[in-house]
Amino acid sequence: MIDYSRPFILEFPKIGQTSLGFISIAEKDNLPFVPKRIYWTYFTPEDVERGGHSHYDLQQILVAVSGRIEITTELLTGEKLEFVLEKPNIGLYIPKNCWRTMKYTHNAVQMCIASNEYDEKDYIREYSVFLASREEKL
Ligand code: T46
Repeated sequence: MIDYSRPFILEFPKIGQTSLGFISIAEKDNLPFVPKRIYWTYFTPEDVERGGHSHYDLQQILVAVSGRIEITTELLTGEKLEFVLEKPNIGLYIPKNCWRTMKYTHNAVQMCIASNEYDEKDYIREYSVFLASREEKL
């Protein structure tokens, strides 16, 4: 049984062969949520760290469709994990209430499959506020 309160790696089907190329597919029946939004970030300078926030409700799946992404996650339990995404058929599920930071190679394109529409009020952008939300959530 999958624990949707923790980040985990997902493997998407990889169809094809080296001589022709590949296709990977995210089907709603194989996803932890029905996607409401897909967006992508790219050309992030290598010395920039993105993220530095958590979400009250949003769940996400990140995929490095090209390049390499280093991701750190921290749960309200204090558990910290590190992940590297560098294969286009591999994704990282990020649950709600999870602080994250991301670093990118310059050629990295991060696709994000999101469970909800954009809502700035869903963000916690202050680490101290994230830590303080432990009291009410745990
Ligand atoms: C996340 C990580 C993994 C919009 O106006 N609409 C949107 O749908 C999004 C996603 C962002 N924005 C604006 C809000 C900010 O002014 O674009 C700016 C950058 O967004 P954010 O701070 O979310 O960027 P990242 O790269 O730190 O985070 C992104 C996701 O947005 C975020 O949800 O968890 O990737």
